[in-house]
Amino acid sequence: MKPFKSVFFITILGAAAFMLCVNSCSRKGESKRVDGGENSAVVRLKFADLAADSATIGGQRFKEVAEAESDGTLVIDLFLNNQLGDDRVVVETTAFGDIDIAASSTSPLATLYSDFYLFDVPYLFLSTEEAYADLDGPIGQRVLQDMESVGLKGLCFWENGFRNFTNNRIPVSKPEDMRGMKVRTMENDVHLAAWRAFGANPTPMAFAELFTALQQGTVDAEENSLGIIGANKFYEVQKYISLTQHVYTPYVIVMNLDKYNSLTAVQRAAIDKAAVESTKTQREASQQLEKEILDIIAAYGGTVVELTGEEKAVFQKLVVDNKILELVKSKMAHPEYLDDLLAGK
Ligand code: TK8
Repeated sequence: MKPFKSVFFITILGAAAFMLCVNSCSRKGESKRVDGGENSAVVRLKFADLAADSATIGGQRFKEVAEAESDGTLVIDLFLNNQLGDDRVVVETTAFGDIDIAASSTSPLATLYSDFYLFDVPYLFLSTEEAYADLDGPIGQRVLQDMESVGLKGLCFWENGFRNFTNNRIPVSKPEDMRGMKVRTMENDVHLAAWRAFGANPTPMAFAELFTALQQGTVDAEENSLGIIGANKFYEVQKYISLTQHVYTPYVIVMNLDKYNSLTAVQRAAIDKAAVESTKTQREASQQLEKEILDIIAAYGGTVVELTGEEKAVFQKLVVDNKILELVKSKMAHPEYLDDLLAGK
């Protein structure tokens, strides 16, 4: 159910979408084949994973399945907890070919691949079931496939989750409460526009800088999934967590396209299977961890503010009134994906 879905159709702004192509710098990675025994060539793949416990679990499952299904001809070297850099850094490095596989939130990638703006529409998905159905359905899959245009093989969508507003000043349940608060957002124009529409003072910042910025008070607030708030202990430096659930952001797992194409059919099938299996495991882990984190926050002495449907509707209305949907469409290469998704195709 998308209660204010119809409102989204009011205006269609036809605007030229632009896409910055990182393909030009994608190059054929030298195959790092080493002898793996009798006639078999082992390919080692570097997988840059994120700083979320569910992502660690998903990465481990990916490794297990890819290695088993390729009869050991693939070896996945997992780099956990943003060890090789945070979201955009590792994806750019993957397009370039120095990392083979990377995980990232979609939002910081929208300047590289504009159709990801689709997932930045606040309140686009109202339940995880709805998000899974659309991400795994025709439009989500088309968005993944089209990543070949930027030199990446889009493998699958994992879950970061619904994002919530955290701050260190007061319990927040309505836009007035956050007026003037300096809130860190991901580096994404749609998020900036949405937070301005809510009346806050948004500041884009890479994830790697966030904890220190919160700790030092450079920003008052941020917004994130419970999984990220938990794994990165943001609740230790943010007293109030408001369950605004204003946007559901997926993680996308990408592979260097040339590297993927250089694999044998069996190895590619192993990667594809690892994508499917790790998605199931990671999403389950994410759901489980989301439940646990609320208790951890409460035990630490944090305040969790729940929002009623009516309170969330106030934020939704600001999204519509401030033409955030039109902004999203003006930025997408395929704005029709948003229409199709809202029409339930
Ligand atoms: C983790 C990010 C994070 C994202 C953000 O590296 O930047 O706030 O939510 O999950 O992907």
